[in-house]
Amino acid sequence: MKSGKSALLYEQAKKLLVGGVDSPVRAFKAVGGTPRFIKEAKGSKIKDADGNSYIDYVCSWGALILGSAYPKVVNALKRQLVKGTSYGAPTELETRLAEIIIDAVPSIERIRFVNSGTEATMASLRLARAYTKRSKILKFEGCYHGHVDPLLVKGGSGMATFSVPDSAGITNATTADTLVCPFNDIEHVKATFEKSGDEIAAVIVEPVAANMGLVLPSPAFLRGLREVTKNHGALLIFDEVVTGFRVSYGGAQAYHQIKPDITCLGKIIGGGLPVGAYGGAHEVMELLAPEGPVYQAGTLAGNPLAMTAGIATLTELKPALYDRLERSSSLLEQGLVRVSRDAVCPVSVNRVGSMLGLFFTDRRVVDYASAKSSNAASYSVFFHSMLNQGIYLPPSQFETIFVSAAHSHADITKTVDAARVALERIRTEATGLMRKVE
Ligand code: KE4
Repeated sequence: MKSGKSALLYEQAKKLLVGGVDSPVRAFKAVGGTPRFIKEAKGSKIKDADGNSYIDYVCSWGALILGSAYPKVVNALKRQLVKGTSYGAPTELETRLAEIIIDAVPSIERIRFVNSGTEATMASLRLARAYTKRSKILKFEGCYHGHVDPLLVKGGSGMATFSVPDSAGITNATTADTLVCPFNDIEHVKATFEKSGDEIAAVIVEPVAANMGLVLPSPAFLRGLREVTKNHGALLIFDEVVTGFRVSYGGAQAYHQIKPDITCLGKIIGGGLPVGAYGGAHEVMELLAPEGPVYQAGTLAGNPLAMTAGIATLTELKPALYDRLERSSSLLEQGLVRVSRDAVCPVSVNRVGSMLGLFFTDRRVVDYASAKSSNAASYSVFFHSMLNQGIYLPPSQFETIFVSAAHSHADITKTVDAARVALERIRTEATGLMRKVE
């Protein structure tokens, strides 16, 4: 596939935008090559500046559960646009979207809209600290909650619970109150609470981890988090920015029947427009300004366009849509497993609903350590072979593949056929490499 126009646009962009992008993962650094500059999208397809069309499995990082340019969302936005794009004042639209979300997510009694998932998780930490009057936050290795200073940390050496900054510009003071445990390791969490339990304000977790590739919680893990936080008077924050309305209409908390104290949302609830939200029980949320002492604000928070797109999107999410997503995603999973076996190229596939993780390893991937042990170089070869066959996967091993309601049976079949070619190529290359070594 030609990429000359994207290459030219990339060179131009790099002169003005740092790295040529507005979010690092888009620069293809993890897989190499030229990022494709997208010109338009419709349904399950995106089209780049060179006119190439791709089946899209990024779906704006999970936001587009209905696919791109969904007619009902577009028409609702067209109607709203002519009434103005932002008022900086309350609107009925925010109340209507709040009603839909609160009805779908029982743990949320009241909610606050913001403009991104990062804002939602950042504010939820502040709220949890104010509510518990404690300072420490416990997070999990491999989980990503947006670019929030205290959460941009990695586990200390030997996974001792203390953390160290994982980005330049973050002080040790900022991360001194952040504790890190391995995902799915409930015994490590319990031991940490035994040691520091009365200082821990909250545990924040992606209930289904989507930022180390896709890693599913063990049944005991989420239940254990609920129990240990309750026993020690800490809050449990579910970061459902990705999983909210994705894993099920009530999110991962409904799917796993666990009730967190604060839920962070984003992506799908804005139908592809900038949005975030956090919510919980009255007694927690009432601490927020203007009712309480916890300050948080935002010029475009609850803006009428994102609210309109969110309402139009969520009202489409009926049980039949999730059934369809389950069928097409299961077809994709089975197809990938089949062609990986036929190509004798070990691939481990994780899936929940319309979220899939694909790892080049013969091991089960259950945490960050096992995710990191997969062969990222093979993923890069796979990514580019699929891209050249018209399949747009996430440009990083540590992201999640999303299926939308717009993905057809033909899309899935084409994807599996392309994967067969890509895996054959990896095996051939690996065989060639081994011959060279022999
Ligand atoms: P935003 O600030 O990017 O809207 O949301 C941050 C965030 C919070 N919580 C979870 C679980 C998330 O996955 C994210 C952001 N997701 C990434 C993709 N894994 C967004 C893509 C990007 O950073 O460009």
